[in-house]
Amino acid sequence: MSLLIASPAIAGDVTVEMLNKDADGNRMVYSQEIVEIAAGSTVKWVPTDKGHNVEIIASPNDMKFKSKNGKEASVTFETPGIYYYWCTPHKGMGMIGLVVVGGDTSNKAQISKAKAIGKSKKKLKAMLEQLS
Ligand SMILES: [Cu+2]
Repeated sequence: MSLLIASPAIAGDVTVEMLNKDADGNRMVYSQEIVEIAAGSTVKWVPTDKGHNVEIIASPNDMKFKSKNGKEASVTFETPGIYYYWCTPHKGMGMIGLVVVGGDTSNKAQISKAKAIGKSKKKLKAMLEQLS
């Protein structure tokens, strides 16, 4: 019998909370702004606070996804690459997130040219700089 050990850097399924305020006092944020998952894994966004959603803005496969405000949402990511999403009501307040699938950051240039509004502009740039 062999033991399979997954890479510690890449998680399986992940849950992200949609928050009005996090533990550090940041307002209108996702609890994890960058999540790295293996291809075929699911990200679940839970409405810990109401009034938020998930809208995917840019992705390696032109994924169209927009969840209902205040509701739980789940997406299973099959295609490797970076996915960029925002909260529709708070996109100007920096409520954005990235999902990196399969450790593939080859579409970083595409994501850096995607639309970002208000506080999200600087934030998106800084988040992309964190990715190798
Ligand atoms: Cu929001």
